[in-house]
Amino acid sequence: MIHVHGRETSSNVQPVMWLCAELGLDVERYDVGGAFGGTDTPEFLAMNPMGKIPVLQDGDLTMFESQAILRYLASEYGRDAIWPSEARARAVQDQWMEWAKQNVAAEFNYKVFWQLVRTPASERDGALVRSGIEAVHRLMPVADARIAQNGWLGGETISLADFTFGVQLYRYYTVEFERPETPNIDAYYARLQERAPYRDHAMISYDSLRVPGA
Ligand SMILES: N[C@@H](CCC(=O)N[C@@H](CS)C(=O)NCC(=O)O)C(=O)O
Repeated sequence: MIHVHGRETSSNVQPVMWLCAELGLDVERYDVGGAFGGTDTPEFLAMNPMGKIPVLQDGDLTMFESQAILRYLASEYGRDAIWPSEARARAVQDQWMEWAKQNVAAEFNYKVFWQLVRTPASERDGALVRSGIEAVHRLMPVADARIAQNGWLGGETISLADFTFGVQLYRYYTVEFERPETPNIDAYYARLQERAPYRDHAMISYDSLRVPGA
């Protein structure tokens, strides 16, 4: 049994839970973080001194950092297609996985989503939102072209790159702001929604995160 500590509304917990479900793993998730609290206890800090979610426990292994958790789970339990064991086959998928985290998540989630949903309008940093939206208009066409060419972000099959990128899309398509035209990402998002693990773990309402006046 795998244990995941972290609330289901966290965009860092969601790809871990989505991957566990795709891999058919037996997993128990605990509500920690946000309004649930529990990240500043000595027990939690012993698992993650950063006091952040997710934390994964698998037998005698305890670890944090969602991207590292994804790589561990896919290496330990995944089929080769999700995370090839051969370094050369894995390299480009890994590159797009990091690209999605360092660019799309950083720009969209932390600048656009946080400001529009988790920050009261009176405290909103308009310049930050504008820079996030500008970045999104540069980044999403890059992903759109990549998906048009290959079918998936990492390559011709689903890979961890799609977990890191795909998990952002529910918020991306439901928060109100002007999005670039990306027909291939639109179709890719529709395909992701055909997967029950995606619907169950990546399409989680963020109403409980919305602050009054946002
Ligand atoms: N780089 C870390 C970031 C972890 C992180 O910032 N988690 C957020 C939730 S998305 C958190 O713990 N926030 C405090 C809280 O929810 O109480 C990862 O990818 O796991």
